[in-house]
Amino acid sequence: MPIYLGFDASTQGLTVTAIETDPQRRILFSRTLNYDEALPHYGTRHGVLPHTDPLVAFSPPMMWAEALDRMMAALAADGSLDLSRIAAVSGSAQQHGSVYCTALAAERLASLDPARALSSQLTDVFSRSDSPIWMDASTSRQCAAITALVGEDILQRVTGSRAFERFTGPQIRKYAELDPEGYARTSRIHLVSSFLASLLVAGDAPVDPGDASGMNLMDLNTAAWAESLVHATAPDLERRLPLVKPSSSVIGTLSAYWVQRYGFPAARVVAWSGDNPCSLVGAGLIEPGIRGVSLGTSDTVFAYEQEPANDPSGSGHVFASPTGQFMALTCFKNGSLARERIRDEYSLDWSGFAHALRSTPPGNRGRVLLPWFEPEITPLVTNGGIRRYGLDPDDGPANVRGIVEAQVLSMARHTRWMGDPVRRIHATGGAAVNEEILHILADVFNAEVYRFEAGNSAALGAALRAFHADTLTQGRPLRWPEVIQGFVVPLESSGIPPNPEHVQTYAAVAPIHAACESHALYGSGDPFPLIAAFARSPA
Ligand code: ADP
Ligand code: XUL
Repeated sequence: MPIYLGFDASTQGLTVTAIETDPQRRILFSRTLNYDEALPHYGTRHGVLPHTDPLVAFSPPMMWAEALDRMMAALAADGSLDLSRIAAVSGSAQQHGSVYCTALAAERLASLDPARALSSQLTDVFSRSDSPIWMDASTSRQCAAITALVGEDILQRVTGSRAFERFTGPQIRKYAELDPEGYARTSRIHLVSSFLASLLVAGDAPVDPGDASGMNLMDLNTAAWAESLVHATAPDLERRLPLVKPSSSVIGTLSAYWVQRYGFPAARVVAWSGDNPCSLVGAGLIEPGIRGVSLGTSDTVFAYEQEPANDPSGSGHVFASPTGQFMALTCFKNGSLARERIRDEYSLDWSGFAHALRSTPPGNRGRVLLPWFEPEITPLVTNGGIRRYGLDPDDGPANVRGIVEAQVLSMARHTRWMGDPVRRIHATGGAAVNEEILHILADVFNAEVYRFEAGNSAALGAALRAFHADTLTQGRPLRWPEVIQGFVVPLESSGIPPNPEHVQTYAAVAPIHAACESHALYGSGDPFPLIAAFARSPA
């Protein structure tokens, strides 16, 4: 009766989900540690270090290590889990973020003392004490330089993405340029996923192709480092990069530190991956026709792809999928935190926010609120700041509707490249508990929306990946539909069908939203006549 653990190291916290597969398939345990609350001594806000430059977003890697240690302690202390049954462990982490380690890291990890806290033993393993994360947008210059050397088409064709500010390659280039000494002292550059996996095995973990696709460094077709990209990024980089190994690789076992300090068994550790590739599995996207929408710190829209098909606009990505195929993904930075900003601006709680959505008409009388509190990834917005079109700033409910509608209309428009008519949406992430938001998703996408018991699809996906790899190692591999069966089951009550009347309303509002976006970004035609015409049209 094995137990599988899946971690998710997200922007704001660390979650662990434990599942059992026999005699019954069920989630046994799930717990989240919020970085700001549980580890206030790092001084983060929403998991990120405050910085005067709005384009910069760093987090302390030591905080992630301490969170992992605390979570393992909590699992051991809880008493409801029989630790001896844990057969395999895997994990998911926010993508793109990088951790810079000195040559001492290997030595320190190999000799961890189970009598002392992990963080106290890692003080000299980082060549830089902060990690740039996915919210960082400060590398436009480096993106341009890499693109000039390699060519935009080749970059997109080879790596699945053109150069993006938050991607690891441009971040590494910036570090090598600004702190050549620190770069010289760096012997390994990990992703957040491979860093945490390294702590579990007390060694040097590989990255998997799913997370490595978020670096602008890996050839998507061979799942190996692309030489031309590695050379274009930073000097002598290849030896600093981890190995790329298949997502289902067993990369070691829980090290003596975890065994002796907390009583864990020497369970198999399976390669960690990025949160989006893990969510693909945890949200059941192992076939075409379904869209995953993750309403977390970032909002992401993703889909399973048999073959890689690039976004002609250049704003989306193709990543490797842990199931061996591909995933299409578009990321929107102003997700939950932007909704929170509006919620707080009008002194609401989430139930007041939902009430505001219920009490306002779909389409919002054509009024639009572009949600770019922070510089945005999709569409590319370098100077943050929200834009209101036709909205009175004092009208709280209309502003609440304005932001959610603009976010969802943007998701729909910027992900049309993913192809296939959308039959259904699998919604995950913290904001998926908000049914009013899901209604807007259903109506804008004209698709049925489902939710799942496990709120955190990334942690569940990681646990399922551990299960899959474990059966593979034992020579009785399961197919993916068999792996997810019984775990990825939509909540009976959660099917939200689109309302045909509202679908029509949003079809009429979509061009207004597009016109506002073009006006805000490129100064194109004034959208007010469109808003006025919509407001005059019969309801
Ligand atoms: P992460 O991407 O960091 O894993 P989560 O998926 O856990 O984040 O989502 C966290 C976010 O969920 C919070 O920032 C919060 O804004 C949002 N959230 C929580 N409850 C609600 C709710 N009832 N309505 C809308 N958003 C919510
Ligand atoms: C995806 C992206 C985010 C992070 C954080 O490209 O940047 O979704 O993975 O969750």
